[in-house]
Amino acid sequence: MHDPALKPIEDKVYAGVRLSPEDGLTLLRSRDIWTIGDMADHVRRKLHGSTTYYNINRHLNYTNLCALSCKFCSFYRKKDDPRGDVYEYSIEQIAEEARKADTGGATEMHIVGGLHPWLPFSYYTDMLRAIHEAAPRLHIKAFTAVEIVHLARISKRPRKIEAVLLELKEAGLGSLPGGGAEVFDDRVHDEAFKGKIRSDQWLEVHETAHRLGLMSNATILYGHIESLEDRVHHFVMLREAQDRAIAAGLPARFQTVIPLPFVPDDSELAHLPGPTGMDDLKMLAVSRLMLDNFAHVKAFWIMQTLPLSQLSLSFGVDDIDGTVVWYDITKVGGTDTHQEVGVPELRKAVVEAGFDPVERDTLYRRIKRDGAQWSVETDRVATGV
Ligand code: V47
Ligand code: SF4
Repeated sequence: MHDPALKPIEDKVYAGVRLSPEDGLTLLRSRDIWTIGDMADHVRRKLHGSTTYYNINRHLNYTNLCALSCKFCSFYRKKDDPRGDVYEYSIEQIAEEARKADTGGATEMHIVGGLHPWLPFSYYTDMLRAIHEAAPRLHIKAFTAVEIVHLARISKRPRKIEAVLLELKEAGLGSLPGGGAEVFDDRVHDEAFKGKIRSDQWLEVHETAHRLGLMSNATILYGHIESLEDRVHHFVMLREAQDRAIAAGLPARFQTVIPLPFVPDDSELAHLPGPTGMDDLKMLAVSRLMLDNFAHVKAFWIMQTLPLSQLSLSFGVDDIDGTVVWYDITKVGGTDTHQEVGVPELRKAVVEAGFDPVERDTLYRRIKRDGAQWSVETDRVATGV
């Protein structure tokens, strides 16, 4: 099958011409997954050859108490939840997790949580300092833009977002993860995650972070109540924000886009089927094609599964996140939060698909490793954009 509607898009992709929003929509509407995959693979190989990145990391979700109730989320709890599984980590427990991650050879800790209704701002700066003290080499990638705005509210600082990011940076914050973006559309916002920050504030946090020298990532949560037009609009808004960072000559910008497939689980939207494998591959490939100024596209195997993430390497993906270990926000196919994949298993999946696995740190520098001992190779890997 070859969808004739894709021909003009193919011409653009092979000539290195930026795709329009209409092109994005045509791609998402097409069922010709092979032609879309070939185009995304062409771009991916131009940027990264056959290199596929992974990292040795630990995710930590420090609390599931949350002031919001996003309809797609099965992670949040309210105080006195009858299920009796509300939790929050103490600073000492977090420091202990950092020590364990460090001893195990991790290079990164990825920390996000609910919007805790009464923890003070000092909890977050203490957390960063404690991790930094326990494991000074660990890169701390922490707090979605939604959490940053929450911290700005509770910290009562003037020039809130910038002041808070600066204080967090001084306490050890290394970069921002891409969560909390969901879908940049007011209708979807009001129906599925009312109360959360809107796109303008999400972008403001990331653009402020870039100005302060902090790299960040971006996500899109797809396969729930959004339309294909909403997805394209989201890509365009991210692409324009990245254009602004590049035009301003900022060394810090978005590194990676992570399309997150909606996992219905026990959420309020559990009656929805969630995306299919075809949808997953298409979203990853179209992310690669539309976000021509993003260096990396990541498949998050925790949500996309490892077999589909492996396949996605031929559909534009150049990064498969890392070893993760514990993940509370979604639990695909079970209730256990222990979701660990070993390095040999990750590397095998990459090699078997015909790609070359390369361990990276959070900033995409190559890692030289001997067991739990590691060092950063001095030459930065080419980002290609
Ligand atoms: O912000 C919540 C999403 C995000 C569900 O930056 C759900 O490297 C699917 O942002 N189904 C957190 N998604 C995860 C995240 C992330 C993951 C991996 C790497 C990086 C990175 C960032 O998960 C939340 C929310 O958008 N989420 N519930 C759900 N039911
Ligand atoms: Fe809270 Fe985040 Fe879940 Fe929304 S997605 S309810 S902000 S934990």
